[in-house]
Amino acid sequence: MTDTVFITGVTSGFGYATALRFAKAGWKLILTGRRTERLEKLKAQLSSVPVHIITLDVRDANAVKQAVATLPEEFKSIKTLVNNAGLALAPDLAQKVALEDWHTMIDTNITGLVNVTHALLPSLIATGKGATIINLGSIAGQWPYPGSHVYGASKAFVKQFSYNLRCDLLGTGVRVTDIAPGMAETEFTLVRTGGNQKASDDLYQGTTPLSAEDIGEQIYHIATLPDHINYNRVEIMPVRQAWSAFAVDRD
Ligand code: NDP
Ligand code: 8X3
Repeated sequence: MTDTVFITGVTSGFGYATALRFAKAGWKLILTGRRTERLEKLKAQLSSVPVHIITLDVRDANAVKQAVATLPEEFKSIKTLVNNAGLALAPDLAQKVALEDWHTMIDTNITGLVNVTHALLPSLIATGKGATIINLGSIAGQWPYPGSHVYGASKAFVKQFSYNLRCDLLGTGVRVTDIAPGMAETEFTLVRTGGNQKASDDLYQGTTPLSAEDIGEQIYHIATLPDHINYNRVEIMPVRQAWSAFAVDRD
């Protein structure tokens, strides 16, 4: 039987690259995101494997429930869930950002991820051995930096939720991984800066960030590990990124 993967946020970046990677291996794909046109284009591009697309805002718990309840028969049994949909907004200092942006990040990165996980847990548990939940955390969930505020905190939630799920799912065979990438060139910075293409280009210019394909490859690797192995957390940085010194306020 062909395995099925459910991926959120496939309309660009990691989600898109992950969809391509699983398609290359012949998996059945359930692909979701808010931008329908991009979903349709991707489905047309992946004509060699069965693809079910769903226009879905992960923040909407009822829509998520409905989408899962109405999956076509051949897509109902899920082996892997990739909770990828997410975003950062307002890269300014906490005291300067709009409360609405904080709410959007919490609603997407925390509530959205929880909505999808809750809806798919029964199917993943029914699959049992070898089933995998892969959650997109971030280095920002582990390491603080200015302007990370709610974004980093939302990814710390992803990390702890992943660990806690592991505890509860012990005995079911379902694995859980928090994959925590560092700097990667996608539409992430364009979104974070409110559509500032120059800011995005400047960030990645003159260095070698991770690519979406790098992360898609790692996600596929995690999903296809031998059934008895669980990677709890995988933190990945480009070689050309590292930490910096502590900041000190001086007179
Ligand atoms: P992109 O902006 O390229 O892709 C984000 C994807 O998330 C899009 O497909 C978007 O689709 C989807 N998305 C956003 N909001 C929602 C929503 N409310 N409902 C459904 N889908 C949504 O960014 P990345 O690929 O870089 O980011 C993917 C994940 O990786 C995120 O969780 C991000 O936090 C994380 N990450 C990114 C890093 C980076 O440096 N790029 C590093 C570490 C982690 P649409 O707009 O069509 O809904
Ligand atoms: C995205 C990576 O370093 O911009 O999660 O926080 S970083």
